[in-house]
Amino acid sequence: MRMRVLALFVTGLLPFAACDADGAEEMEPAATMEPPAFATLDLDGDSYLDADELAEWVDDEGVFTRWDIDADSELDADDIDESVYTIWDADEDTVIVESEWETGVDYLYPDALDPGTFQDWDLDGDSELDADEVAEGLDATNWNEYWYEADAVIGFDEFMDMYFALWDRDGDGRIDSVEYESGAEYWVY
Ligand SMILES: [Ca+2]
Ligand SMILES: [Ca+2]
Ligand SMILES: [Ca+2]
Ligand SMILES: [Ca+2]
Repeated sequence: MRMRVLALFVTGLLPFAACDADGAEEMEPAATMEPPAFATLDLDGDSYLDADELAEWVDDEGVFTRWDIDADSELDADDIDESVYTIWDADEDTVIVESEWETGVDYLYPDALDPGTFQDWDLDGDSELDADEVAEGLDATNWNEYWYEADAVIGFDEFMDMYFALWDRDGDGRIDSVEYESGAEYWVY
């Protein structure tokens, strides 16, 4: 992906990606993000990220905006399903195969939720998941209901509740450096 973006960039087809973050309103978010060093985000230097420290980065770097695909400043189930799908499709070939599904389940599903099996999700049995199958699977396993009220749109604070919890793998209310490295590898795209 990075090479492709670079190629587009060089040929001038992706002019907005080069703009400063404070640039024009119609600016697209950068095509890929680089996760910052843990120490950069750990503002109080206690070797953990709390919710405020993660939220500051999410706000500064436009993470919420990236998830808000229709750009109405709120996330609805479609925005979240599509963002999750993009992240889940690790090799960006627009389908999710079983190995990608298994890795994603590990990040996405808390112990309290049963993701079922890949075969449950693969409704047409072609051994790949498309966006519709993922949306159906998230719904059928109550993933959306677990993280937010799926009928409603959610704002920044509610998004942060979900996003922080997804990084805080052991649920102790803080992100240690191991959780951060793991989350940065998975969630920053
Ligand atoms: Ca801290
Ligand atoms: Ca894939
Ligand atoms: Ca399928
Ligand atoms: Ca933790």
